[in-house]
Amino acid sequence: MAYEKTFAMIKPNATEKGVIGRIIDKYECEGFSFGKIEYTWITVADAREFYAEHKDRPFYNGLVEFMTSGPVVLMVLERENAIAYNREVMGATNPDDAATGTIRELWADSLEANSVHGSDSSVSAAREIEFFFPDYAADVAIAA
Ligand code: FUP
Repeated sequence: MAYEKTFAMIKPNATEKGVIGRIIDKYECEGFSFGKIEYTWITVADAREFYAEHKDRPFYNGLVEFMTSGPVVLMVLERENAIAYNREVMGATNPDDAATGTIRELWADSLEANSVHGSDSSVSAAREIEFFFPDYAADVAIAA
């Protein structure tokens, strides 16, 4: 298995309820290290572009509104098989389907306010790291 980088984000419902530390602890316990980590707010323009693949879906405007409603934590997570492994650690998109002990099972509030984002493929990881951390992406080889 390859050592990889993936992009992850702690979403506004999780920062609002004060579980940043517990989510970061989970990533550390699962063997991830942090290439980048930044507490910030994302702009409406960035949220629209980040989720552009969903622009024709009925939930798109609400998703953009939610993602810009509070602070987020942007991260590059690194470890062996980081992209697929982080999808397991996060759990299913809908918390009703998320396995016991996953981040979304523990801290999601709904399908929309599902506590974390994680890249779903090597193509997405490269795009998402470049999107939020262009200087970092230019300086490192992102495993494809
Ligand atoms: P994921 O890769 O698990 O983040 O899931 P998707 O890319 O399918 O969806 C992106 C985000 O859109 C999810 F985190 C939550 C939101 N979403 C909804 O609000 N409603 C839906 O029906 C599907 C997704």
